Amino acid sequence: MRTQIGIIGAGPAGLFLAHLLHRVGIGAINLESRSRADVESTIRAGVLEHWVVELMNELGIGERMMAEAHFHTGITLQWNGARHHLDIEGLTNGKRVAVYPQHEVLKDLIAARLSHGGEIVFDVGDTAIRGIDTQTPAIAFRRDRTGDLETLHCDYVIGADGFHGPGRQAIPRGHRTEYQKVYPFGWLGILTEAPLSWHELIYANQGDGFALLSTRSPDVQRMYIQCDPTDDIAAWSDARIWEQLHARLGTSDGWALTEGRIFQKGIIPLRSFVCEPMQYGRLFLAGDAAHIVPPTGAKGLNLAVADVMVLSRALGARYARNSQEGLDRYSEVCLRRIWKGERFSWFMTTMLHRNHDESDFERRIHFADLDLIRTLDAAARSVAENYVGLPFDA
Ligand code: RFL
Ligand code: PHB
Repeated sequence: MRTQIGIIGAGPAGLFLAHLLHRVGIGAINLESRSRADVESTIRAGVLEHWVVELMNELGIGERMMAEAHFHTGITLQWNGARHHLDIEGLTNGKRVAVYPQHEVLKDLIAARLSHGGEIVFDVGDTAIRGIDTQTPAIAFRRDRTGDLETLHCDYVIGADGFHGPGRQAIPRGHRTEYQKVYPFGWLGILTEAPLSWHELIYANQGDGFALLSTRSPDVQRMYIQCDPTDDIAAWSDARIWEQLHARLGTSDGWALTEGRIFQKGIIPLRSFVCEPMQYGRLFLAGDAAHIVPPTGAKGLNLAVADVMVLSRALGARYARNSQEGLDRYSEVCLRRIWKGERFSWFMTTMLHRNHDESDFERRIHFADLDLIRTLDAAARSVAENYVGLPFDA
């Protein structure tokens, strides 16, 4: 098999890239280790930055999103029983975010890609990257996990294979530096059959720490609470989860969180991670393969799409004008945005969680940060601009 761009992964990074390349006439094939059904049903991110919504529309894949997403003009911050509405639209000259689940984005990307004649090979096994320091790189893989070994020959290999994929490991150890922070807390996330309790997302730091009230549809709500990342989910009965949600989201003005049947629950660890550089020879990393953020800033998917915007422009220039400059600068350009995303995600995480390793002094500082956002326009604007997505050349 041969294509111009061999992409490992059919997550947000890999699929947006295939669409962006198609738009400039460059061929690509995605190799994905999971099944289509699995990719289309895994619950992950929820929030799309303003420009990602616009990009979906430009690519002609925004129709279902425009009909089904919740568009939010603000978020609510809550601490010590009081709520503060952050007017994102007012602070950013009219920008909004969309709450539209990642797996719905992936369904739209996959359906459109296949209808354009694009190729996505699901269920591949034994993916192995070859010859990235030569002019003729390739990806070896097996169809249906155990089929004969096949080779996808290509001009460039893209590691859009998430945090655990082989892409990053293909950069020799001595050629990459990894920066990491592991947080002493995780998130317990639930899906519940309940109506909306509040008109926008609530990010709270109250009682035993963080809680997030998000949504999926008028009848299904997504909620998270901070927990010990080593907790066994079996230790969290539904009653205990509701008790903590009420304690962390409760107010004194009579508002009440509406409970429902919990039909999905799980615990994820929180980490920050960056690999520099994000390229080696003819291999380029994009998305979670190169960087991870804790979900508190809702940045992970959005940073993945930002990477492939930069990469598709660089590859476009390479094929149209034989210009190598964009590819040479790919990592440097992406990392400027990524480190700001890392900073914002770390800031939101630190400010909104209760860290038992920290002193009461530091906890007071986090409340002061929240109060600064409530009272100082410049602080509020900074959070709002980061939340909707920074301008590209910032
Ligand atoms: P993905 O989505 O992990 O996709 C990588 C794909 O590569 C495949 N793969 C392989 N394929 C072939 N051969 C191999 N050897 C392979 N190894 C792996 C995998 O099966 C997979 O399909 O990475 P990508 O594309 O970089 O996208 C990143 C995002 O998925 C991630 O950053 C977000 O989900 C993070 N995130 C959020 N991001 C946001 O922008 N807004 C949010 O509101 C938000 N909330 C979240 C989140 C992540 C969460 N979890 C579960 C970590 C909330 C949560 C709870
Ligand atoms: C979600 O709805 O899953 C979600 C929303 C906002 C975040 C993280 C996750 O910051």
